[in-house]
Amino acid sequence: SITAVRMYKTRQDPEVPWFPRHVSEIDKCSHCITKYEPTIDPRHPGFGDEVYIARREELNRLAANFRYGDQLADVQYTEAEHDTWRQVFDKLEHLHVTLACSTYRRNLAMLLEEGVLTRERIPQLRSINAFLERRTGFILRPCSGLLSARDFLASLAFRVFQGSYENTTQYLRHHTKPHHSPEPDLIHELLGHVPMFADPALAQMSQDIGLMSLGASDEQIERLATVYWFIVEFGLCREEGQLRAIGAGLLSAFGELQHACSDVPEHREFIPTETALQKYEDDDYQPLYYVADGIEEALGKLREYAGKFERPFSLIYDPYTRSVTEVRSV
Ligand code: NLE
Ligand code: FE2
Repeated sequence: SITAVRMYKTRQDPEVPWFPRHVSEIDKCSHCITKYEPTIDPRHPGFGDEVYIARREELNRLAANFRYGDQLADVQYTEAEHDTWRQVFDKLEHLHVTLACSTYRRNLAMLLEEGVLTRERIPQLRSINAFLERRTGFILRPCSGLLSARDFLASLAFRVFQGSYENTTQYLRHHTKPHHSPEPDLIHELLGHVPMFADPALAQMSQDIGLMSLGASDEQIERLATVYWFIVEFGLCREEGQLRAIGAGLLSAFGELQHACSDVPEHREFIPTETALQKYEDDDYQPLYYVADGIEEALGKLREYAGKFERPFSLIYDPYTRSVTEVRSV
């Protein structure tokens, strides 16, 4: 078919980096980079804790073997892990009343009502995915370790979430530092991202960023990763005259959530062309946050930005086959 010819041609084109065309090809998007390894990095709260390190490795090994089409295996969590979960859950529940955006609170309520998320036990990804697929078609995919920005963003194009930049980690943060984890963990994925991915506008915005990243240059990937960071991870919005979190990195970290909404850090209006160039902090609280009027408004701004984003082709996403097709103007 014409599409096949186009694909073949593009693959011969040295200027366009390879990218997945079908959701199954996300199997090839799991290039890991090393960042906060508790084995060698004293900034990791689990540094020096042998039991913690072994557990993290065990869960990462499980995730590393996952392939497209596999059934998700249930993970047996320990009582100590359930306990960390409950501790964080209680703290967040209290803060979310005033500091989480209404979209988050609405979706969280639904997740709790349906029994998909519970305070008592850490839920399994399988039931989370069943819920999300119904709501927005997003699914969480386990992976081990920190992914490259290119691979992470590519999966978003297909409404597949491989964790926060990095991994739908199935391990938990260290119990001594429940208020903030320098690396994404299961609490971040489930209590930060999941309620937000259940929102159609946020889901669309994430997918748009993903689609923009396919075949993009390294510099463009850096910009998209930065926009993603400042909105999907650390974004704020204004509701009833108050600053509230839309970003998953804030919604899952009760220490940083309070900091972000206080008048200690700087707050700037979200303008994609500017935000895309801003340096960010990735092992401690941010000194600067971007504020949007709301999720719909942020999506509108992102689309405007996408229109100016230069690439030698455009892409059409087909939700029926979960694949992308290139369109080049001749
Ligand atoms: N700092 C976040 C948390 O503690 O939940 C996780 C990292 C988000 C990129
Ligand atoms: Fe994240």
